Amino acid sequence: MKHFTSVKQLGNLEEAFAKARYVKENPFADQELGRNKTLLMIFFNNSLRTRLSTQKAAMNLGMNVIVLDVNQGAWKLETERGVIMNGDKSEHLLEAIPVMGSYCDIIGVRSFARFESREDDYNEVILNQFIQYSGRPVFSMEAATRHPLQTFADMITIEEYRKKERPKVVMTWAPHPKALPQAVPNSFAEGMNLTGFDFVITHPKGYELDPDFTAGARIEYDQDKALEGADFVYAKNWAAYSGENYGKVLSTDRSWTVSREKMALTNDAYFMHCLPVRRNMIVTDEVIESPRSIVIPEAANRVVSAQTVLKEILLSL
Ligand code: AN0
Ligand code: CP
Repeated sequence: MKHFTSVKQLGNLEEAFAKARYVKENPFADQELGRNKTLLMIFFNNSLRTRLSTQKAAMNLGMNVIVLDVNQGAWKLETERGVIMNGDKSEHLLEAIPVMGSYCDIIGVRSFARFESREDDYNEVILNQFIQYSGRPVFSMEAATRHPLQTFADMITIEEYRKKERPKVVMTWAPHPKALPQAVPNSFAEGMNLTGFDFVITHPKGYELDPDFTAGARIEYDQDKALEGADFVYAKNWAAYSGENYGKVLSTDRSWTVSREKMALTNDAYFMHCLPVRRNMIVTDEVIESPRSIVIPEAANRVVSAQTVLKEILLSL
């Protein structure tokens, strides 16, 4: 594996799950693999899980790790080419990227959608510049359109908890006060579409995602109907994708909050969320604290997904 930006690059899913199981059962078996190899993690946005789980994964593989929070202590970076840099930005990404590449063997990048231009976000202009100019394998730690390490962890978690060949998995939009990217739902839809599961997406009208990611999934606008018989409920907020409304919050309707009443419509479903989650907006205290909530093992599997991917990249160096 050279770069990792989408779960589609996992290849054969059975093999990917087998590799993940091996990593989970033998976390320190490959300590020599990463010896004298350096991982550089670049964050343009905040993180708790991705930062800690990816660093832990790299340490399990014997790697050295450097973390840079671009907005805390680094020079302010210009990202547009051709601008006269007489403002507050001291350095251009086009110098910063190859410099960063020269200090490491693998680069992880977190760079969310900026909601300034749908075209720029959906062309992954920041992530692709790292791929083009760093000279190193690059993996996404949530870019503008996808969060593949999260999705891989979600898929591993569903593999561990499913009791049927073909569970019903429902991804439901839920309210949130601020505009959030579509990366997690896009990526989750992409992942579910690789499986044979009964995958349903439910959201209010106006919250349609890019069909490049959802094609193949059933869309149901009635949340109650969608939840009927669900084995897994995957909650997530996202801002609008469509046209003029790109990046806008169109609704904060708390009748979409995942509550005990909503979960009662399901087949005693497990509740999932990538975290961080706003309680009593996305999900009630009661549901997230219930025995059917698997958000903590889901987050714990972020080490497994990151270590499985990092190991593949190390093997290809
Ligand atoms: C981010 C998002 O929704 O994409 C990160 C989730 C992993 N969430 C927030 O910014 C709250
Ligand atoms: N789920 C996830 O990626 O969390 P962080 O934003 O805290 O890294």
